Amino acid sequence: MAEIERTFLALKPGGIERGLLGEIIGRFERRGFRFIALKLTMVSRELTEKHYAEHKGKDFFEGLVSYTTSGPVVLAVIEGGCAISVAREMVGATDPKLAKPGAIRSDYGIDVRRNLIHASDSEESAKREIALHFPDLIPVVPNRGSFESKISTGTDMNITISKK
Ligand code: RTP
Ligand code: MG
Repeated sequence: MAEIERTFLALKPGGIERGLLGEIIGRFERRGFRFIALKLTMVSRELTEKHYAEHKGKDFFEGLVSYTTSGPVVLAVIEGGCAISVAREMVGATDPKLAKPGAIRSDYGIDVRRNLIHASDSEESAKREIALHFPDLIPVVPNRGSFESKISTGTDMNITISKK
């Protein structure tokens, strides 16, 4: 069975502005990932510079920070089998012109500076980015089991049925 991982996603301002939020989030749900955390927010310049620290000094850095802080973004943590590599594959190549058809960046865009969505590129990045944007998130509980196993056993589901 694939190793259960968590990864961090950010829908960039262009995707929200174009009304692609449900469309893009739905792809991850339909693929079988579970949303562990989700928020619509504006990110500060300071937080964005921390998030993209590896690119500080590059010629596109200033534009990247301005764009990311130009409007609301949706930040999320998803969980599921091989989440980190599978999410990167679903997102596609950095430049939408080079992304394969079927990848999110290919299907909805053409501009490298407006490539719709971010996904963590490694286990280390996922840990760092989740902690940066969702510092209160409870860490993974070892041997808790996957969402699928909860469905099949019917145990531990967080469903409340209220009586009138
Ligand atoms: P991201 O971090 O946003 O998920 O993108 P990525 O890993 O695929 O690519 P990365 O190298 O980390 O670049 C971060 C973002 O910077 C913008 N970029 N512009 N040549 C350019 O103008 C250029 N190169 C990169 C992209 O928007 C990219 O998502
Ligand atoms: Mg990156």
